[in-house]
Amino acid sequence: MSTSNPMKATSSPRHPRADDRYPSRFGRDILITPRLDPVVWGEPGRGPLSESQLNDYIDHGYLHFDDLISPEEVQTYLDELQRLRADEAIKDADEAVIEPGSRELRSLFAVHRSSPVLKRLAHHPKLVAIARQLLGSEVYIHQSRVNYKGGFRGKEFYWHSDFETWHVEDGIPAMRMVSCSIALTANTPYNGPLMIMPGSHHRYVSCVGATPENHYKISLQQQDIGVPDDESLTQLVEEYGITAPTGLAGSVTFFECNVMHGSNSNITPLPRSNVFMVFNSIDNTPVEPFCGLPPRPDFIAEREDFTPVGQS
Ligand code: 6CS
Ligand code: FE
Repeated sequence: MSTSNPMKATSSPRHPRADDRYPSRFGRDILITPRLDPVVWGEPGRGPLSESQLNDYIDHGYLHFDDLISPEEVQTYLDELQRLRADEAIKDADEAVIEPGSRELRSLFAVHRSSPVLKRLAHHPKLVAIARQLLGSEVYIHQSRVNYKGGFRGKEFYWHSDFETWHVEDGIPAMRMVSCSIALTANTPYNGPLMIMPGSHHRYVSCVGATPENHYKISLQQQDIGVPDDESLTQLVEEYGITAPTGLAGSVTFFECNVMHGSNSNITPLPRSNVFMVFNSIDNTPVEPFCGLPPRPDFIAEREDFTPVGQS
């Protein structure tokens, strides 16, 4: 077996660090524990969201907007996605993730750096104002990516909490992050839309199984470590149910970093292409990863540039 095998056994520690408030991938059993952080860190009156929208977000862990981005803007971003996708060389870039089993582009990371057009989306005043209000501070981009989920062969994203990975593998201390999914094609019930367990962000699922070295090389294609077992997922669905906020191109879903979510594969001819911007509070920057392994590359998880967005 080659030495670059990403599944190579690890020397990750057997016990959580003293500063680990959300241990995961240490124990033998899955544990479901209460969330320790607020859901909304800002206040009504200090941003575009009303008190009832903030309360909705606290209860359900997501907010959906039908027309935050204008049709003209959508077209500009979509043209950019198509330009990037048509560039064969991009598939060989570190930032590119190819679908398992085909040469289709699955995800492209750090697009807020590589594409001036998508950088504008990361700084979009409407998106940034909402993220700031939810997180109660200035915000920077922890991760950005395009998920193409092409027609016919766009594969699923298995159930997971983003925070679990960002905490364990990137060293993010607290649940003070929000993902923003911007639909650039219609997200329908049929083409593999985001599915959310509304309210599940109030629980933390501590998973089983040590993190392999270079886990990102496989987890971004197909995640097996850092995902809950069948019994926990059944329990969460019994308690919270499942919703799939769909919408036309230009619709936007903000979802809390710890909400349980996933999406099915897309066997329709209709691509489901979304851009994701992950905002983190500038008061929640990463420390050493809690799994004890080296951090993931900075095109997946920012570790140096915490410049607030929306100011340039
Ligand atoms: O590992 C990550 O950071 C990413 N993986 C998934 C499946 N969702 C969130 C995040 O982009
Ligand atoms: Fe995710």
